[in-house]
Amino acid sequence: MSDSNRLRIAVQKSGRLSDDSIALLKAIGIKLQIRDRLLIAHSTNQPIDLLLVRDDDIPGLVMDGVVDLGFIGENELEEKMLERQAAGKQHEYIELRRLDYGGCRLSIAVPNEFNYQGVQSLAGKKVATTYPFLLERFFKEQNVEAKAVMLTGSVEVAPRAGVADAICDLVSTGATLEANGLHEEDVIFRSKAVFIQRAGELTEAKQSLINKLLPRIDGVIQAKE
Ligand code: PRT
Ligand code: ZN
Repeated sequence: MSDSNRLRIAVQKSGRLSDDSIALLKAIGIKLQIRDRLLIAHSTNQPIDLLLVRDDDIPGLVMDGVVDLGFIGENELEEKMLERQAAGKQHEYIELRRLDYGGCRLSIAVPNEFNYQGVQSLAGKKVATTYPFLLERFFKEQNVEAKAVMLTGSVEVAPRAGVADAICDLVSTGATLEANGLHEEDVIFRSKAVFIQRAGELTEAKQSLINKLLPRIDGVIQAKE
């Protein structure tokens, strides 16, 4: 069993948020020994352990209180929050800081031949996405009767494969859309990485360590501006 006095931080094991999150922790003075393939990494100079997991698991680990802190993209966080809320599960968390990396947007994109005249053009259509809760919330807000089709990967090929009429996916440069004969129409959510804490009280020692780390994070962010 791990030592419950140590602060537990969930970080994406390998992906777009991993390097920046680890670099930030190192920049605020946390020494880490990260060995490949291990789920857990211990700090050698602070009572801190990292849990290295898929980003999809991070919101739930924080909301269930399995870890104290986490680094996660707002898109994933908000989607999981809505999903858990709908399932009647604990879905609370505290956002400590919005960070300066992981920027992207969740957008509706359509095949180039699609005559898109605004979201109403999606009425009666199928839209493939990995973010059905965010997409359905958008449809509801916009009063559009469209169907979100859940795909966990290869969303951008769904229209060509005849699985959907349009997609709702993350975009950063737009190169993936272009390569697949699609173009961006409506941005439904703008995202960055955030640093979050679990809801509920932590021990005084843990909370005072967090309170010590936050100004250092602010310092690192400011130094980059
Ligand atoms: O294995 P694991 O589940 O941990 O990783 P993952 O594959 O689910 O996630 P990963 O590492 O790809 O992304 C993690 C987070 O990075 C996302 O949840 C976002 O918050 C953020 N992020 C920032 C992005 C992008 N930019 C991004 N461009 N996530 C994904 N993309 C993908 C997008 O889905 C599309 O396939 O990149 C492609 C589009 O990029 P452009 O540049 O061609 O527009
Ligand atoms: Zn993921």
